[in-house]
Amino acid sequence: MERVDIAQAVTAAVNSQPITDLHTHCYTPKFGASPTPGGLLLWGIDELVTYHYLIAEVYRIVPSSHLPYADYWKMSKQQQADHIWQHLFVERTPISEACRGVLTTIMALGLDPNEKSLQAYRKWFSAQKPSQYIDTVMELANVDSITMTNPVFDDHERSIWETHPAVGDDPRFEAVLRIDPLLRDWPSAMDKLKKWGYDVRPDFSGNTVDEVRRFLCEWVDRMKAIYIAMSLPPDFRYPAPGNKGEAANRFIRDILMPVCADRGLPWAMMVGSRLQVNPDLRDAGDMSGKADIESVANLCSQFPNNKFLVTMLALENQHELCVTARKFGNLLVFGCWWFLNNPTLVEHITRMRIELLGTTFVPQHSDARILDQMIYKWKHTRGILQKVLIDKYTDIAATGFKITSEQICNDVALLMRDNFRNFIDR
Ligand code: RAT
Ligand code: ZN
Repeated sequence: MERVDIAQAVTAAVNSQPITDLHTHCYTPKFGASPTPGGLLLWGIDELVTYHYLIAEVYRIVPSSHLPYADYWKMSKQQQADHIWQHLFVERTPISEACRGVLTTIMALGLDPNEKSLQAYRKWFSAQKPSQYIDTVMELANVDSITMTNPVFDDHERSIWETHPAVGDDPRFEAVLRIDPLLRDWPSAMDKLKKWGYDVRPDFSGNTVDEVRRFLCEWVDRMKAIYIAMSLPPDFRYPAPGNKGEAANRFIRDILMPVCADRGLPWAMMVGSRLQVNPDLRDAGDMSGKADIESVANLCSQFPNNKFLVTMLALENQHELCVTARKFGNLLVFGCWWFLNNPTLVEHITRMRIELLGTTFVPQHSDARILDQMIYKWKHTRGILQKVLIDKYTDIAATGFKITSEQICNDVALLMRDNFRNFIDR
């Protein structure tokens, strides 16, 4: 049997394995692209530099007493980007993970990350065309499929789907039906459904159950969604207590679970986001909080015919989430979400997941809001995955176990693509 150079085999396997990116906020070009107003596909230097993670960071340096939030939001996109570039990249060292990500992206595109102004980058990006640029990014990131997030309660996006039914059709992209308001704000979700012609009532009377099911099925079909997703607050509970919790319980039990089971679709639960702690920061104003793991266990055991894709935002939840996945085959843990997508935490969480779950999880999703971010998010993730896997294979090789490069390639394929694809039956 060949004697494998573990470091070499892991590095080659991780670099050459195409990734199926299971959660992003990127769109097909048919949704319109920045800088066209209303375009949902965000890309290019001004979008990269004004990523909401960086808006939060620039407000640590130039506080709202110097630049009131309202004044920031009144600036043009280019002025906002200039402000952030000046304060985070020129006057300070761009050492945070979100800053480093911009540098990695610029470097991977063959540009010099030492520019003092954004002009040279703007010139380079203005020569790119969104659709070809998607190919460039996918090639550089070695991503074979981009999963969108498609919030049906967003009026702008919904109207695009309604007026351009083929808007999601692009072999590079898959759609996901995102329905947060159905658990975060049931009464106003019901108001909207009523306006859209569904015979629903907030107290579940009459045809509500059938009609909300019809709404979900119609949108799953329209989008050809590969799963249904929700971001949930830290205080999400199943079952939810008291009379107040009854609507949530009924929605999950009588509507969502049957629809998902019937269609063979997982429910992606992203738990632990506390929204708009500082609303002046808009997308940058959300925070994280500890979630309840028992609720996930309850769902997995009470709905054995359903599949659950789960990520949690709080570091404190990661160990118990792994332990729960050991109990339930219908639970696939994924990603190091949002504030966890930092090298130290990704490394720590990935090591723990391998130790508890072997290769039966999905280490990461990019969560790219701006297309180009896929380049850095995956470059950084690949580096960490290599480090962790080299250690783990070295540990088992120390027992005399003979690992082959074929086994390494298979494991890497499971982690970076096939666990997710198998879970959604694709
Ligand atoms: O990571 C982010 O960009 C967040 O603002 C959210 O979009 C989060 O990932 C979500 O999907 O709710
Ligand atoms: Zn997201």
